[in-house]
Amino acid sequence: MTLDTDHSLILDAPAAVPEDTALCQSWQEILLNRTLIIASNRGPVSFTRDEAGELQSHRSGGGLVTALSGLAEYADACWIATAQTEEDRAWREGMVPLGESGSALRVKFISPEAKAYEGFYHVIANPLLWFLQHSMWDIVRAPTINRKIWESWDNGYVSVNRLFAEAICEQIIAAPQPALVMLQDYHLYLAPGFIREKLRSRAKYTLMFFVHIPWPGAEDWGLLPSKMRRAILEGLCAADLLGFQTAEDGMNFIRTCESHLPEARVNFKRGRIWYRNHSTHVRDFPISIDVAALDRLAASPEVAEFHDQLTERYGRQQLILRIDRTEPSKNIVRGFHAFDELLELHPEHRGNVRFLALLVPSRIEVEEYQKYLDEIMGVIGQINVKYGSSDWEPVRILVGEDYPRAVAALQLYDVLLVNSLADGMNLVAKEGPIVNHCNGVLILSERTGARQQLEPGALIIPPLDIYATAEAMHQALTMPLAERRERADRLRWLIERDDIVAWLCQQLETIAQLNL
Ligand code: GDG
Repeated sequence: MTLDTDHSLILDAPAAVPEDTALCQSWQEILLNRTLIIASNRGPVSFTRDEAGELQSHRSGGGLVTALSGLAEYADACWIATAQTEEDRAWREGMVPLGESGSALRVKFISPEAKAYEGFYHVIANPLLWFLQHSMWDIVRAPTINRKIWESWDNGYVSVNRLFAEAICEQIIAAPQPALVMLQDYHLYLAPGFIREKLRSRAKYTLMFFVHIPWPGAEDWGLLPSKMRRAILEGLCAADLLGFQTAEDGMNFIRTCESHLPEARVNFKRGRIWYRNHSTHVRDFPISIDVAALDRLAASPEVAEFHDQLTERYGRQQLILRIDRTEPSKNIVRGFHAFDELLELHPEHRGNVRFLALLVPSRIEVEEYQKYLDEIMGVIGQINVKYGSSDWEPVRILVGEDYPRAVAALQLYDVLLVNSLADGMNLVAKEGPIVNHCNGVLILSERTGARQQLEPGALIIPPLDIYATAEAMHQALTMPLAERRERADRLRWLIERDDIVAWLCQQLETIAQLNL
């Protein structure tokens, strides 16, 4: 994907079908007798016009697109998403080649009215749900649920979810085989309920829903007006299989239903919820990266060129690196305060370590995000003035979107800092250890989904604690080589074992095992 102001994947990996697809034998068996329908806010392609005025498709990047479009080789597949541009709207629907094997996927864009999309995306999904699910509300001041929010709910979020549901139902009804519907993320919480309401038993289909962002506790959901909360829970309880990034997210979901959907019966042990004569299985499927595609990109001349430039600039000192969207949930400002604390507490690092931050601008049209970027700039300025000298700049920030440059920087870090306040998974934490050449140490927030798998190799920190973060930086910078190597090897092993292909296999195998 090009710069995605949505939360979703913004990785620009080369187009490829996952190489080890064949390893997951049941993929093909499951898909052989199914028509696959994928739905997400952003689609796997976007369109522009060439000089002759013809529409040209551009494949979006990211492991998610790679993995899901790889399925098109084995199934008749359709991907439904919202049109993002005039060109998308003009194109509307058709087959698009995706993947090196030449397989094609039907892509269908829905085109909500601009006002409905504004309410759906810019008022409800982001910021309301995003902030709620990342526990970022300062409830003394925000949010205030006013008439504008209710209008955006009724005429935006609800109506765009209905549009999705209608488009999905059309595909289910037209499908020559039972449909497997894979819905993605917090934009589409209501769609499963609308689909079931519309189709009842008119067609055979399985609804699978994957939530990419954290699912907080029942108390947090208690802050949302009950009408919205109930609609969301009812929508999700219409899915057959509901996937979360971590076991804790799944448990939180069941607890939320227990607290806020009194008619639901829940079973924590079996990961199951019964609501209105329907049962939903709740599981965790930690998302990962496309290791093969990342390895290919890391070995490309483009990355090598950036690698040389960055080595020349930063090679002489130890390097602390962070790579994020400019997003408050990534906790970037506290990361710099922790660096300040490190230089204060351990002055031996002054002049010997540099902090490089690659920041991808995100949602800059939102005032809160603009302010956050200003805050980031402010704290960096303070640190550079406080400690910098004519031959040492403690912090360097590069703002912009350049994935090959990000991969080159990941090859070079001594310490990778991921200190998110909350993060569904955090893919940078998984990419770093795969491409890094320096036995770099991963400092990882305990509130990332990645912690569930990467804890054995990382230094885990509480994200609000800048003292603990500074001490973890010190520990990482002074760690004996043997321990660094051992941790780096462990992380690589953990990530390679469960890559994006495993993520998809686990979901399809669960569908097969549960006979859904
Ligand atoms: C959401 C959830 C969950 C970095 N610089 C550039 C660039 N990147 C890549 C990174 C990484 C991706 O963007 C960011 O992924 P994250 O997982 O770190 O974060 P979110 O964007 O917040 O993703 C998250 C994820 O969904 C998947 O479920 O893990 O918790 O919040 O791959 O390397 N990509 C491009 N240019 C850059 O300059 N194109």
